[in-house]
Amino acid sequence: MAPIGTIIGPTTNNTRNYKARIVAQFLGIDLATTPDFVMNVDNKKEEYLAKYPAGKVPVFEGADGFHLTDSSAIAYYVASQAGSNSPLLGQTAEETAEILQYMFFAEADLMPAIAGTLYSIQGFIHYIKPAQQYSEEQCFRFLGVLDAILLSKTFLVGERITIADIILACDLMTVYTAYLTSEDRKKYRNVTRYFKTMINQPAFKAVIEVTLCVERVKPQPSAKDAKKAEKKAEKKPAEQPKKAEKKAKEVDEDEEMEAPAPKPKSKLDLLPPPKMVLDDWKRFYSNNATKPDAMNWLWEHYDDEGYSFWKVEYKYNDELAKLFMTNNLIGGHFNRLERARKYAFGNLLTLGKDDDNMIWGYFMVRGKTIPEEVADAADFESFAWTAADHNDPKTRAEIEDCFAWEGPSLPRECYDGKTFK
Ligand SMILES: N[C@@H](CCC(=O)N[C@@H](CS)C(=O)NCC(=O)O)C(=O)O
Repeated sequence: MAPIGTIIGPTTNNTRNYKARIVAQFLGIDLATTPDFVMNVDNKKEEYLAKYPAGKVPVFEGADGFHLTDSSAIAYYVASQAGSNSPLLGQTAEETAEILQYMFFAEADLMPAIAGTLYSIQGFIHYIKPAQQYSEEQCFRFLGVLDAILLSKTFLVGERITIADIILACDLMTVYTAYLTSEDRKKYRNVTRYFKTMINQPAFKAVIEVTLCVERVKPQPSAKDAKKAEKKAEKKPAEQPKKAEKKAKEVDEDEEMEAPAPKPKSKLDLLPPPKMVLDDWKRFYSNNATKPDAMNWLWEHYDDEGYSFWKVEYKYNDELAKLFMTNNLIGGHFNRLERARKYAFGNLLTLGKDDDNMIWGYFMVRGKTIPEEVADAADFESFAWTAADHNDPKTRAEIEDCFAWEGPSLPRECYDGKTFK
């Protein structure tokens, strides 16, 4: 069957994108995606803005030309394609109203609180301590409200999964993967049980494998703050120590400035521009057969000065159990590598069988050393990174097989994997 349309936007690291795709999986509806979408490039193009003036993602374009914005509206529309008795929608006016109640709660109450808790410490927006604290309080309050509701319920509306559950679980994903440690999760046992039930549904797993937070995301300066700090440093390179001390004291007294000291922008941005643009490679890789087409393209365009290859192996393979858990672990690691996305590409594969498997792969990164955007990841130490010479025929064959997820040079049978792009 032809797809009903396309959900347009980044297909990874975007919980809003997952909603409609999970709905489609639940209902066996064919919904196309845009895996090579480049955030903040493709959604700022004239032709995109002509159809979707807010320039946000995700959006939907139906096979019949119907345009829609807002992830929850898109998910609702996809759910409605199963007909008026769609199992994910309400069957009575009351059920429909309850579904809407939870959808609005998720979007209008919970999401802003989660965003306010996380975005500033993830470096997406400026950090203002009282604002972050207020959002965290709100977030915990709403989690408490949900916990009470879910004490006696498996799902939000009636006795079955509805679209409200899919939307809420997607909206909870950020806080469960980046903020709520196992200690925190114990305070919201019912929400945690509910969240785990949802993310373990096959329709969820077909779209996203979720790894629960191990360590709270560390504060990152926003791009704006980093730029400001850099400009300041450029202007006043030789500030007198006394003056600097006084400044530091003033800053201490100012709650708003209690954010971590902004770091300068990536050192990698100061390197001479590479001959090969990483996004061009990512796009080519996404749109072509890996072997031979994409690999031929890579070897033709690869810029040895601007990039380096690294073999990446998990240090604790003997602790790995089920294959799907190993693959989840890779997904979690990739989430923690978010800062490196602009500078790195790689594949990590889950090789072997249940209770006897390993993580193995290759990364290509900007520069000739491991970028700090990679080394700063909370779980970086769990992986061994070894410099790889792509001119060595054995290594080259391994890189090709790794990027293709198949081939004779893989150390063991490939069960699954993930691409960092
Ligand atoms: N309520 C909207 C929010 C969409 C939204 O804010 N998307 C973000 C990415 S997750 C975005 O497009 N940001 C870019 C921008 O605002 O320019 C939805 O659920 O689709």
